[in-house]
Amino acid sequence: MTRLKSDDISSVASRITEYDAELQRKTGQSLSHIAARAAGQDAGQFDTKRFKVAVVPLSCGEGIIGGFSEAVAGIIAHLGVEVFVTATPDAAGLAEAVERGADIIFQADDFRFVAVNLRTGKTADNSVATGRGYVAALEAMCGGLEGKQVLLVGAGQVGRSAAMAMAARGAGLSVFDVKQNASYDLASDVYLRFGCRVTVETDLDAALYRHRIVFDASPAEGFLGIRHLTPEMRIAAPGIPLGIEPAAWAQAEVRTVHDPLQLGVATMLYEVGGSTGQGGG
Ligand code: 2YC
Repeated sequence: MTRLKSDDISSVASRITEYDAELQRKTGQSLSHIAARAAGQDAGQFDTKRFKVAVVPLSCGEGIIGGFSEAVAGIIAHLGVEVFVTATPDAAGLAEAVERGADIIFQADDFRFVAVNLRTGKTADNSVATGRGYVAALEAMCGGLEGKQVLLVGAGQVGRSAAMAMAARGAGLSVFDVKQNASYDLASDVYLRFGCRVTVETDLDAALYRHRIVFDASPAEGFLGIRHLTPEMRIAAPGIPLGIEPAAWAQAEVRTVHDPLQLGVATMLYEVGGSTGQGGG
């Protein structure tokens, strides 16, 4: 799991309205609609006034990332939900959150970024939610994924969550991972759960020439170049750093959904806040 740096998220809160407008231009849908669908919720049924969210910084491991909690809070506030970042971190922050009446708590250590609903016991995991959120965005961008072939790059936690969500939508999957057995493990899990065969790719460059829809769930940098781009290409890229090489970004941006936190956090909120639907993890 790639650890975010302050620079990756410094403008998330201040640019969230522009980000949402860009997302609507690319996908035709708003962040709240995409996240609600990813979480199996109906955006219209979700009563944002019902919740108070606390984001609790955690100082363990490599410590607090400057601006991380504020970025998470900015996304949640944009979705119309009351939210605060606790003044204290760790155990004191948890107590503060509860004392100030939080219903839902968001917190991340170096291994997991989770949301928990103190009232219902529902939990959400950022990797699982990010995979689902990006699949919902890709589906909106492509006008549906049923019967379409998608190249998944990266069979880690996010890629695995995305693979299940895409298979559930009837997409045809190809998967590439630098660890080939990770690709085969994912292929067999998808087959066991959905009965559909996943093509394991062993040559990423060749696979990129043969696919119009790419889901980049890898920490690999700059493997997708101008030589691979075609006008009808659509890319979902939760991976940090970006898999698209800088020279290709100007051309790729209009058909790529990529953000460091927004879709994953929004999906987590709908997963733990929702009445039905599956939680993360
Ligand atoms: O500021 C804090 O509270 C830190 N403990 C946060 C550490 C987050 C570490 N995880 C990441 O940087 C990202 C997450 C967005 C999910 C996966 N990697």
